[in-house]
Amino acid sequence: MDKKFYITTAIAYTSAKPHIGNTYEAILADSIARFKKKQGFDVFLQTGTDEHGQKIEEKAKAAGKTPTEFVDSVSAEIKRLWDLVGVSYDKFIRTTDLDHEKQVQKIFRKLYEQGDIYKGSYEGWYCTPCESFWTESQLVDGKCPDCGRPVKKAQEEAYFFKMAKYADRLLKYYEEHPEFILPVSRKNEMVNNFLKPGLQDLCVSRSSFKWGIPVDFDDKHVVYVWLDALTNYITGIGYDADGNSSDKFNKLWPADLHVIGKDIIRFHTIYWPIFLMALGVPLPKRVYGHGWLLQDGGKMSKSKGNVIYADDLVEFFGRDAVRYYVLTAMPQGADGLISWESVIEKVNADLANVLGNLVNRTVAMSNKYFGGKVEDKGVAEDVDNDLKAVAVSACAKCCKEMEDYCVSDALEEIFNLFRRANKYIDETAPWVLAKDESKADRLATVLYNLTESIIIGLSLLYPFMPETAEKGAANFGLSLRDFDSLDKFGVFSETKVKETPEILFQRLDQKAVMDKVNAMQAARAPKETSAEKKTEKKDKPMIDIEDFEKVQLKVAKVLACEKVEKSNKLLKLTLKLGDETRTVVSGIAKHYSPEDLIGKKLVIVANLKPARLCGIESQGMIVCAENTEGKIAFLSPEKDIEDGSEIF
Ligand code: ME8
Repeated sequence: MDKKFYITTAIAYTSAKPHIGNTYEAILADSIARFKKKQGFDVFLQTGTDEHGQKIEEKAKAAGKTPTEFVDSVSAEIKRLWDLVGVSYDKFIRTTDLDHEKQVQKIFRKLYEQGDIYKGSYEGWYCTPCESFWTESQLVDGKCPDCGRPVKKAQEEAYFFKMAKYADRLLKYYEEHPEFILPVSRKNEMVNNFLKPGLQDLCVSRSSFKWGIPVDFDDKHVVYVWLDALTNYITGIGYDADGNSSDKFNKLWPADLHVIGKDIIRFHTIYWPIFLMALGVPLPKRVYGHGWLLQDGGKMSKSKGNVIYADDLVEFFGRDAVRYYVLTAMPQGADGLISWESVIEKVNADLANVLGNLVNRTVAMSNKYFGGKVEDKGVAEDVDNDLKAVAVSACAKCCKEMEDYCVSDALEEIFNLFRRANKYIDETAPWVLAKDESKADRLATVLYNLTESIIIGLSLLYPFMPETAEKGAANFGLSLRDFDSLDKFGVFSETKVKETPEILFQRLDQKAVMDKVNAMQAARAPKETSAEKKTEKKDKPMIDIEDFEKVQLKVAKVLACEKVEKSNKLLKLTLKLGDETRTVVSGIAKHYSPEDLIGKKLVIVANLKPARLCGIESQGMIVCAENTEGKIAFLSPEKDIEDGSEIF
């Protein structure tokens, strides 16, 4: 059996710090790599950064840096993030590495000399001030998408790769290797949308910018991005276009799995195999196009200061909670959502309530009833059978799910075991057994069964949440087990649990965490945006006193206040205005909790037409002040005055 497993991620663009979506991919690939290692494979994981191209050249200029300084800093940041989330890569390649650059030049020359690459001209829409070429579809209203100025048709000399020449061979490869593209639905898309209609030749060099690998026999040109980027998978492990590839390359290639996002499946399942065919190199075995992790409640945007980054999440929740969240957020190939609130909910529901609680309770009971000692006294009962069956079958179920990299389903199997173990505590009620001395041996067996089930679960959890698995096992004074022993129950003979176990996950207070998150985001929103917002507000046109008099402001007292279900922004307030009582819905839940408001007097716009918010009729609006950082304060009368009083 071929026991090596070469797995890669896409190489991330060094145009900006990657958000949690990009980081997800590295966590996913790492979990697969660790799982394969546990299954006995000799695994090699490669990841890295994609550092050339016009966009990066421009970003560097805007940052007042040379392209090299710019990519050095972003690549280091990406590496730091990958390390922070625990990506156990064996190689971190950069496309600015000299050995990569040298090989790309050799590859380009070889493909040119054998006639796969030819010189032609690239026709597109050119923006003179931006010195940029655009395709028809990139234009916005027929104008430059960057500066909005008119563009003109222009030609640029460029090298092209003859893609169509290899299309039939690629189709045949698809047919002979039905597992090549995952999810399988993507294969039809590639065949029907791209291969069948006929492949266009691909532009593989550019002469309108400089930040790229020079074509060594025509230095007006730099190699254009995909030929440079995709070849990282072979250059990183020692491929040599002159036939002197390293032993490592000969051992590891072909790659067993390329893990990439759905947007670049075409490049990996059409261009990449065709480049390899042209080079006479075998094709990778599998390409897995995962879905996208999207921000719940709106697009991530730097100007809103709401982009979710892995390092912030790790700071708030810890590395493994972040890994767990993203790995369970998206079933195979599908998109998933992330928000700060949903991470808090998942940490509480699964990690604190199910796993943390199980480990804590079990360790605490062993300490309380047996001074920490755990051993099987052999008093089995029927109720044990189902727990044992779930425990010993968990590994096979996980491995089955992982055949097609259904990571979230594999994690579901593991958590089913933890849930089953929690249920076993309820079924066996150890605290009742503890009251009857004659049941001491039965109680010991119950705690042994729990401990053994937990160790099986934690051993399976290791690839996905390595620190948690190790910490959890250490609480029981045990080591994690190899996968090949997980189908047996009753493997350890006895152990002593920690007197004060490490808490794996604690329940989080949603409001307290969100207050901190909001403060962090407000502080990060760029100052210009706040200033712009301020100017916008200042620029309202002058009004007459009659206009102002149309607005009826009144003092109101808050009688009751509660959060609006299903909304994290809205509060429902019951207000007293003299003899009148009103309901007002206000979007201030992120700034005030109901207790902050009850009993207070505030100002409302009393003659605003009613509006329905989340199904509740709001009969007015609370008047608030907002500063440039987005901090909110409601207005209150300076001294006590009756509710219902008019403001003029
Ligand atoms: O595409 N959720 O780099 P990149 C999940 N340099 N995955 C996401 C995502 C999201 N919200 N956004 C991006 C590139 N990705 C090229 C790759 S490979 C030879 C060259 C994924 O930094 C994206 O699909 O834009 C890709 O697989 C990876 O992150 C890097 O994206």
